[in-house]
Amino acid sequence: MNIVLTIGGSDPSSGAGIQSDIKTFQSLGTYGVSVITAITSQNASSFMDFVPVGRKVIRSQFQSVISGFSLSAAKTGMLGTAEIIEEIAELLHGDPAFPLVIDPVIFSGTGARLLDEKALYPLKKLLVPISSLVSPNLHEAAILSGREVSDRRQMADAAKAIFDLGAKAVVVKGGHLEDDAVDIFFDGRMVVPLTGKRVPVKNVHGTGCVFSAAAASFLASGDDTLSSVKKAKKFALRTIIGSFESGTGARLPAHPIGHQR
Ligand code: PXL
Repeated sequence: MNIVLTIGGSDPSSGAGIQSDIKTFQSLGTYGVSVITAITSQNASSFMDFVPVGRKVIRSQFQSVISGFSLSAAKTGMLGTAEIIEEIAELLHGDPAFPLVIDPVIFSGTGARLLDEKALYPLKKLLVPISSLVSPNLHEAAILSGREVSDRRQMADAAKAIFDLGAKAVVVKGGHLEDDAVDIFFDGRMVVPLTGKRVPVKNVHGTGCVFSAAAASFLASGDDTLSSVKKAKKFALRTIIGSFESGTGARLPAHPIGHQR
């Protein structure tokens, strides 16, 4: 079985982050292992808090994983700080043929900042250049490329600018576009628009994680980058359609965070 590593934050609601990635790998027939970079407290409607994991524990998680498994691909999600990115880049350095998907998570869907401002430079300088695929949404593409991204042409320009940072391929996801949900793929040779249906559901928390984890899973199974992206898009769409609204959690009495009993 192909083994895929996810490097990112824990989401206790399992909608995004590590928990969601492991479910995606499992659904697609790959075996997921993980390095947790941060512990978040959140659900689909609100983000409360997060604490980054120290460099030493990131390294020991990685070493535990690579001494026990032979990895076929990896993806990164929430990385949090410049220090974590520097550590991850050091750990992942090496084989340029190793499939690495970077989901450049900067904000949560609920608006919380998940990547320090100071971490943008090392993300662009150290991680993007060793990636096989970078998968920003419109907002992340604008931040990474330093330009406005709100239509198809601007998406293609941003994809090219991110490619020029050293990525082997880029897909700018158009889920937040006003009209149809087209994604723009660029691999240095061709700009490929990938059209998709817009689905009217409320719970899209974690869709980006599902997409990038699925792409990593298909790359691990030997698909080329464009077909991995196409299949990942289909899989993420199916997941959105099949998702449930997690609701308000009425079964247990709610205790305010920090409340001493
Ligand atoms: O969907 C991006 C994402 C990734 N990882 C974690 C998150 C989020 C968004 O909320 O919380 C841990």
